[in-house]
Amino acid sequence: MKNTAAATDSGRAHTGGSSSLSLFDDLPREAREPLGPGAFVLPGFALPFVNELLPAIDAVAGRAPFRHLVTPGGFTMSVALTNCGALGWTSDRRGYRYSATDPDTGLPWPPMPASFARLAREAAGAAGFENFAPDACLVNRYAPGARLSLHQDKDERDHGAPIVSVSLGMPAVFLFGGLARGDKAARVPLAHGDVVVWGGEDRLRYHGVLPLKEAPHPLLSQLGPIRINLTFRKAA
Ligand code: MD3
Ligand code: FE
Repeated sequence: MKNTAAATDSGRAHTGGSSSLSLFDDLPREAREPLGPGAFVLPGFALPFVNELLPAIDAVAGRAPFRHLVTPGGFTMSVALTNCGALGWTSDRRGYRYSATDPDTGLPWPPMPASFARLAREAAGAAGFENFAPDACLVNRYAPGARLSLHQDKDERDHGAPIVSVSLGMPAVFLFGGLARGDKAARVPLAHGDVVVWGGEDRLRYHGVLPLKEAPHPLLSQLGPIRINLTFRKAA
């Protein structure tokens, strides 16, 4: 797999203990990449799901269109997003929150497609988090130049559940920081089809995405020059 060699050579911080590797005895060696004690890259894990995911993303975006939200500080996000599942993450001048309805339409968010739920559960299980049942899926869309500055995901009630992140389309460089904003961040290249599972003591790490550079990817003719990231959470 092309991206496996790139990821291995990237000089990422390997802080994971060897004990976590025993969780992966049934996976091929290249199919797991510990990033921290609770953070695992699963290169290409989503590839067998892609043909189901793309029409499902279109269906979600047809009912809850992508939008650029405003942060409480008054900045418009360069990343466009939408949600599916019982709860959706949203932001405006009053703050960040999870909501059962889409503030743009007043309607419930589209239900979580079955293919999304299956992928999230299987990926979490492959990283040692059994029976992951997310109630929220945030769908981020990046055009060239879009970025996500360093932040923590702490609007979820249960920080014990992992987060599962699925990268589709253009590659990106993910920033994996520490528990304080100023901690040095490792740069992790993420390619089309890669899945990352974050839990345990890595769940509250600062993280972000460097400005997207236009680059070729396997779905260029279908998606165009964009990156889609699905982030599955247990929010309630
Ligand atoms: C690491 N999205 O939507 S998800 C986000 O690629 C977000 O769009 C990124 O960060 C993206 O909030 C990456 C990966 C992620 C999520 C939660 C984490 C990474 C994390 C929590 C702790 C450490
Ligand atoms: Fe995040």
